[in-house]
Amino acid sequence: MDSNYEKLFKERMSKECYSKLVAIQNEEAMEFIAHTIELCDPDVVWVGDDSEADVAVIRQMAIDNKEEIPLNIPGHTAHFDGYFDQGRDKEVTKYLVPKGETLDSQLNQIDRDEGLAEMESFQKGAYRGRTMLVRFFCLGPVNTEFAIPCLQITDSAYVAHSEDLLYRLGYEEFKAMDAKTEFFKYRHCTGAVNERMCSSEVSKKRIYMDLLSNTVMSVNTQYAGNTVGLKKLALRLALRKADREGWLAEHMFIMRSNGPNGRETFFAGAYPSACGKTSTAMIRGENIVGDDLAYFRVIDGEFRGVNVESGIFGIIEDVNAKDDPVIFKLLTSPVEVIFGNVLIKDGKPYWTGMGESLPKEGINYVSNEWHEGMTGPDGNKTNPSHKNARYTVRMTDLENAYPNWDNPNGLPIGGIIYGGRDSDTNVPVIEAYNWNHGICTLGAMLESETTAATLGAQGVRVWNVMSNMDFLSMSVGKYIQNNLDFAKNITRPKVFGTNYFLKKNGQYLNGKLDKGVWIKWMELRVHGDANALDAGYGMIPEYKDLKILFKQVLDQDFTEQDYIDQFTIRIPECLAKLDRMENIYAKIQDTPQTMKEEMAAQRKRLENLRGVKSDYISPFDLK
Ligand code: SPV
Ligand code: MN
Repeated sequence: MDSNYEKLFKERMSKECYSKLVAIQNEEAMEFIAHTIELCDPDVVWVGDDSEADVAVIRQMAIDNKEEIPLNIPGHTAHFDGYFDQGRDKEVTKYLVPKGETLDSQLNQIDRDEGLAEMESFQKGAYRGRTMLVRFFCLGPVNTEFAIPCLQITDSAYVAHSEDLLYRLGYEEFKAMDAKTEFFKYRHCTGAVNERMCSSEVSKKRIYMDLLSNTVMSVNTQYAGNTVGLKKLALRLALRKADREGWLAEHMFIMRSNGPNGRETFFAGAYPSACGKTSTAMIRGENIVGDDLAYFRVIDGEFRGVNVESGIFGIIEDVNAKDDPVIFKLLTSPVEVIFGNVLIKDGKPYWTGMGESLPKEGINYVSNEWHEGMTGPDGNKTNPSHKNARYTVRMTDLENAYPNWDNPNGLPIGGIIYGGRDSDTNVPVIEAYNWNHGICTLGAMLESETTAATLGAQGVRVWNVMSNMDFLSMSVGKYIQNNLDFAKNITRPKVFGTNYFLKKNGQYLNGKLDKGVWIKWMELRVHGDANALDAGYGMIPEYKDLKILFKQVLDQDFTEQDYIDQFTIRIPECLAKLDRMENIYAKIQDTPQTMKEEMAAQRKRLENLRGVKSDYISPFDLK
C-alpha cells in the first residue's frame, strides 16, 4: 500500500480496523477512503467486516449516538429524519456531467467540476467530532455474475444499520475481488444536525452522482432514499453498468405465485412508489423474493432475476393485522426492525392505518413533543406519522419469504407486471399481446398519480417509464430500446398491466385483496390455462374465470355488475392517454421506432373498436 495511506489510516484507526482494511487489496478503494479522510477529517475511522460482532457494533452505535431510539420490543428502534427530509429529493439529486459530454435533457444535471467543488465544500470537515464508518456490501447474491460490490462511507450509524438489514454483507466479496472488478462507492455526510440528530442545513442538501467513477455523494440528508447508497443511488449506477453489459436493472419486486398442482411461477413487477408494489410482492398465500429492486440476466437461455437486496424498506401507513398480516406480525415480533418517522408513545410505535386508535401526543417526525393539531415549521398541518413513514426489516425474518429467494442463479421469470395509480383509464388487469407491445404500451406508457414517497404535490398524473423514471441515468429512448432488445432470442416473460386504483363516483372499485385474484389469473395465462378477450389495448379476463377465482381465492361472489364496472373498456380515456404519450414521445429525440409503431397500432385498434361498438364497451360485448 501507498505509504501515505498507511500513515493516514494508522493515525485514525485501531490496529484491528487497520488490519481489516489492508486485507482488501484494492487501490481504488484505498484511494477513496484516504480521500474521504482528508476531506471530511473524522476523529476516528471504523472499518466493519461481515462478522455478527461488527453488525452489533453498528446497531449499538446508532442508539448511543441517538440516531435511533430503542423501543419496548427487543430489537426494535425508531429513527427520525428532519421535517424537510421525509422523502427522496429529486430537486437536489443530480448527475455530474463532464465538460463536452451531454446527458439526456430529461435528467437533472450539473457540470461535473462545479458539482464536485460544491459537494466537497459541503463535505469538507463534515466528520469532525464524529466517527467515519467504512462498510462493505454486495448488491445481488454474493459471488455470482449478478454481484456488484459496494463500498459505503458514512458518519451515520443509522445508514450503516439500515444497510445491514437491507443488503448482503460484502467484506469477503471485496477481499476476493481482483483489481479489475467494478464496484460502486458512496460517501454520505449527515452534516450539521439539530438536537434530534436530524440534518438541519436543508438548503445545503445535495445528492450528486458521478457516472464516470461509479460514485455517489450525499450531504445534509438522512432519509434512506437519499443516503443508503445501495438503494436508489446504486440503481442509477447499475442502469449504466447494465447498459454496457447487456442486462437489465429494474425498480421491481419479484414474487412466486403458487399455481395449480404445485406449479411455481415467478413474477417481477414495477410500480411507482406507494402504488401497491410491496403488497403485490406480499400477496397472501404467495411468496416474496424481493420488494424493490431486481437485476435480470439471460442465463442458459432463460430470463432470470434476482433480488438486489436482502431486506425491505417498506411504507408503514395502512399496514395492519387485517390487510398485511405477515408484515404486521413481523412488526410486532422481537426481531430487528427500524421504524422511520412513526409516532412513539411510551416506547411503542404507532402509525396511521395500523388498526388501533393513535395517541394524541408523542415523539414524531415533527417534534419530541408533538400533539394533535400541531403545525409544522412550514405552517402546514401535521400527521401523527408521516405518510412516507417506513419500516426496515430483513427478508429472512419474513415468514412468507420464498425459501430459495437468494438463489445464486436467480429465478426464471414467467411474467412482468406494470402498475400505476390510475383512477379512470385502465382495467384492473390486462395482458399485452407480446413483449414489444407490453414494454411499449404498459411499461413505457406507465402513468401514476403522485404520492408522498417523493416531495411535492400529491395526486398529479405523471408519466413514469417502467416506474424507473426517477432513476434513469441515460436517455429514455435508449432505456426503452434496451428493454426491447434484452433477451432477443429467448422465450420472454408475458407482460401484464394492473390497476388497483380504478374509481367509480370517487370510490375505489376494488378491494385491497383483489390483487390475489389478478395474480392467479396471470399465473394461468403464463401457462396458457385461461382464455382472454381482446380489448383493443390488450387481453382481459373472461367473466367465468374471474368468478371462479374470486370464489377460490377470496371466497367472494364476483357479480356480472362488478365485472362490467371494472372491465368496461373506456375508449375516450385510453385514447386520451395515447394523446398524452404521443405528445411526450414526439419530444423525445431517440424514441424507438418500435415505440412509435406500437402507439400507432394501439390507436388504430381502439378507434376501430369504437367504430364497431361505442365509447364505453362492456366486456360482455367483446369477443
Ligand atoms: C421508493 O420510493 O421507491 C422506495 C423508497 O423504495 S426510497 O428508498 O426512498 O427509494
Ligand atoms: Mn422503490
